[in-house]
Amino acid sequence: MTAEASRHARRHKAGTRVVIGLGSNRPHGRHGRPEAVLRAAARALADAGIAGLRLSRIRATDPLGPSQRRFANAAALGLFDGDAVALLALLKRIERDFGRRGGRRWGPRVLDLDLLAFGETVIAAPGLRVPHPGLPHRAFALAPLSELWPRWRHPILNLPARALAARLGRPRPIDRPHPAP
Ligand code: A4P
Ligand code: MG
Repeated sequence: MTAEASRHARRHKAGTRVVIGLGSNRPHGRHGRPEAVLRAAARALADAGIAGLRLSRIRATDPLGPSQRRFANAAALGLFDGDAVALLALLKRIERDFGRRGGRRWGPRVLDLDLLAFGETVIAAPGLRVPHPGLPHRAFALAPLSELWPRWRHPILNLPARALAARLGRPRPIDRPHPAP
């Protein structure tokens, strides 16, 4: 490769824009509090080859489901050079490195990494659904995604992240309007 071509390759790294949701509601022996776990996990994602990684703000959120402890949640945006199945395997490896055990579904966890978006594609494979099925209903995932990539368009609902996030903030009625008394 000429010097010019290799400069070009460095500037225009190959890969798909991906968004990963990060959650933690248990401290880690070495990294400490959940927000420090998320920062360390972001470094691990960058070290594993996700290029140009950006971490959103970290938010403290009320637990959805049976867990008692509050979560720290964030999202990370970057470029991944590979397919979604390979990315999921990498996320599972990093969760294991942070000491996550198989354990109870929705139990307290040191680190949960969910693949929220793989570009704007739909993936339905055994053990992998993208966009993450919980995304449209979960402010703790949508808010950081929308902060990093507001124009990302949900490929099934055909709405941008910003609109999905705004929709969540406004509870919609589930009954018909009541007639005037
Ligand atoms: N899987 C399929 N699609 C995906 C995807 N797009 N990303 C499969 C990641 N995994 C995906 O996930 C179970 C299996 O889902 C995986 O083996 C993978 O093949 P898991 O992470 O091992 O188990 P889990 O996290 O206990 O279950 P699940 O259904 O992923 O739960 P969620 O959706 O991760 O929710 N409340 C707050 N405030 N903040 C949170 O972060 N998280 C949860 C867990 C509950 N309540 C929360 C939070
Ligand atoms: Mg999960």
